[in-house]
Amino acid sequence: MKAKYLALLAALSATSAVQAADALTIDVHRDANCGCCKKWISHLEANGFKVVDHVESNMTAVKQHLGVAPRLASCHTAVIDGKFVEGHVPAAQVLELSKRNDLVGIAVPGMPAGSPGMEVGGVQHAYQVIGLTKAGTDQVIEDYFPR
Ligand SMILES: [Cu+2]
Repeated sequence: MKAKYLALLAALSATSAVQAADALTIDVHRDANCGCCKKWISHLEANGFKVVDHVESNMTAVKQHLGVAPRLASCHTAVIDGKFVEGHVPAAQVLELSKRNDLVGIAVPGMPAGSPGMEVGGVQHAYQVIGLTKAGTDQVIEDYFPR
């Protein structure tokens, strides 16, 4: 009886491991000359994501196509599970996004120093991770280094 229960547990955890691996694949769209974009990709890879890198000639068009509101814009734009990830979003919030069905995407607007991929000699500016809801409103997902 106990052995059967353990076998069932093993089968269940094998299934969820496969699903987790699927969810961790992320498409990143970036300009060829963007150095901080490559650093952000390294941050994702270090946190277990499988990154598919796309070099684009027109990032503005990519952002428009994916529904990134201009107020949320940064450098690179990624896509996971059909939702956008704009700018230097930490891996923890990218993971959270993959579980949220009320959001169409998340963003770290601009390029704040101290965000992943924007390490500039230890400088850390306060920044927020903003979620864009299906209703089109902004929602603060996380506050980094608040004053
Ligand atoms: Cu950047």
